[in-house]
Amino acid sequence: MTRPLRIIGVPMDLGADRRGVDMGPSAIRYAGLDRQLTDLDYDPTDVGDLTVARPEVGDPDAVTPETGRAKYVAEVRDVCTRLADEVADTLEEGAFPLVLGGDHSIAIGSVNGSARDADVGVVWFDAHADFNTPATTPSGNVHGMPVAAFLGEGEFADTDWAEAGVKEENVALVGIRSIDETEREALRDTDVSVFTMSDIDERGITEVTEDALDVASDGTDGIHVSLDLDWLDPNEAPGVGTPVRGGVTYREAHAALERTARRDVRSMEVVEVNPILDRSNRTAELAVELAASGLGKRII
Ligand code: 4U7
Ligand code: MN
Ligand code: MN
Ligand code: MN
Repeated sequence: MTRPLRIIGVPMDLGADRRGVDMGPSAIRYAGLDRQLTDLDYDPTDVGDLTVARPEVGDPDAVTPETGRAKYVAEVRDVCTRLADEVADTLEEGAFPLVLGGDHSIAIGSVNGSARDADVGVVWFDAHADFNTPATTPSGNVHGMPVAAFLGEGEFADTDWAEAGVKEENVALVGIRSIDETEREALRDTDVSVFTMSDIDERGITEVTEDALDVASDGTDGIHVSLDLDWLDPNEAPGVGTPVRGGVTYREAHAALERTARRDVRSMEVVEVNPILDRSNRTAELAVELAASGLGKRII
């Protein structure tokens, strides 16, 4: 039986400093996404890319009344609003939304869309916690803020950045190894579960992933999976804008996504692939492979 799936590209680079991440959706398609999904008994429809303003016409010093200053915040917000609608419509029509980034700011749209008409938990595979706010960010880049945004932290409180009401206790961050001082303090005051690389070293990827999946499943209708390719070690995934040494291996990444596929996955995104920084499209190919594992690919 084939299940309808919608591929939604978001060529966003306004949330990150490194140009080139806007080419992520093309690189991931080129790496054979469509073919992989068809082999998995999905019936993929590629709806193309959302329109994203070019940095040259956007406002890097933008301020919104509710959130304050962050780079291109108005343009990012506009894209995320449209993406949330697209993801919510996809689910309403019975299809699975697979979102291709683009930088990680787009998760604000995918999470709010996925959680619009349901209680949703989030598993966040990333080197970073992405829990900055306009007040704490050292860079001004929105791709370092999406978790804080959809949870309504700080300036994001009571805004439509957090309209879907995802609960802190249903959010699990996995593989974290780079966190800013202010981000750490804010995160400690929440009920978000943080599984670091040390946890993976000590307990193994399977046990840690199972714990994270439990957190996101507990009392919810399904899980949104957010995969930032910088989660992997840069030796495996060189094509990312903010690499951090000491990430998960190729096999650990597959093992985690294979475990994920056994759960009630409702929506997924793969983000931060930057083909300009990549070697022979290696990171995009990895994104395709891991998406396939997360959607239930088996060896036999
Ligand atoms: B990504 C950073 F300061 N924390 O906020 C920031 F270190 O989506 C990095 O995980 C954010 O790739 C990385 O700019 C965002 C920085
Ligand atoms: Mn990220
Ligand atoms: Mn909801
Ligand atoms: Mn990251």
